[in-house]
Amino acid sequence: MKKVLVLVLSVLICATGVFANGQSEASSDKPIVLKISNGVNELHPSYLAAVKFGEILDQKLPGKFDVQVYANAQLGDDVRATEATRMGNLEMVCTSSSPLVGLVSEFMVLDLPFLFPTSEDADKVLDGEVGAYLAKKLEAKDLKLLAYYENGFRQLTNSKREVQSPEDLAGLKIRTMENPIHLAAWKALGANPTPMPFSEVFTAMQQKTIDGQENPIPTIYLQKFYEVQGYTTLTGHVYGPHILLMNKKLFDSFTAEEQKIILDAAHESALFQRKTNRQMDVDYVQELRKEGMVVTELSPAQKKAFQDAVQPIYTQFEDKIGKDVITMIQDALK
Ligand code: TK8
Repeated sequence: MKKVLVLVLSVLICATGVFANGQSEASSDKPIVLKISNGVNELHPSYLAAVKFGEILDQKLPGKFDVQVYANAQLGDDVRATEATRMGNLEMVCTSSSPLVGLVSEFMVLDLPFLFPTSEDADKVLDGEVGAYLAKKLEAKDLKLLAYYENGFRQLTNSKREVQSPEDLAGLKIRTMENPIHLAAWKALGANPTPMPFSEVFTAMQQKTIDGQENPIPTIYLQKFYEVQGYTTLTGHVYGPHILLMNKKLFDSFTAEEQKIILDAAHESALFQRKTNRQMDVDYVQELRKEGMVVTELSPAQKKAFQDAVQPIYTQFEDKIGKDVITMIQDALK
């Protein structure tokens, strides 16, 4: 009986640990620790922006928070770190939205191939009604979205051959994010897609259990994928955000004034993040070539072959995504 009681008590203490801690630390002068999980490495704009978020908070509320930014999925890959954030075992995560569609299916709208013509269009949508709608959906899952960072337009890399058409993809084993639309799109293109968490991708390419993957240029360069991949094709097939999330109960525990400061700091860090990411997206194409990669640009006609092949995805996933959010996004893009 006594043992059972001790067990129950310690489970209770663990379960409430983060917030009880936060509150008691707030009343004493100890800073509140905000750990932020990242899957990418310390050179990526999303990591740099998370650090900047901490610096801005420190200027506005000196000593209130201790922001600790982690890289390389040390605190777990996107799905696990997000789960930990929901549970309150971790304060914050910067994650792709694509692997979270099991949590909020409406986010799938962003996974539709060739949806955004430019990153400015993505800004318009994410900073507007659609972005707010998706953020609201996350709140029901105990997550507060603080900002939309940019992961960016995804490009294909592989170790086998130059890819200029969907036909060139035949038989290529391509890692995708854990997302049904990405899986369906690569199947429709004729590749052999394999979902896996980001942190396993480099080794899988090195060991040749996969032939390729797709990610934005900054990631391809900064994660040194060129060491194990000879070819990049600028497919730009889908645009993805990195979303900065905080446990909702933790966010709600702050005063209105503190919440505003947190949101402003996140916004400011997002402006820096997007700017840095866009610069790297341009600069690193050259750097990849310098590293010996063949970087292939597609003519409009070549690109159209990819677009045509994935067109059926739109109707195939319409019901799963929800017509409302699709209409909302199409209106925003008009
Ligand atoms: C990093 C991931 C990554 C994403 C992927 O945690 O998994 O390919 O592009 O940036 O979110």
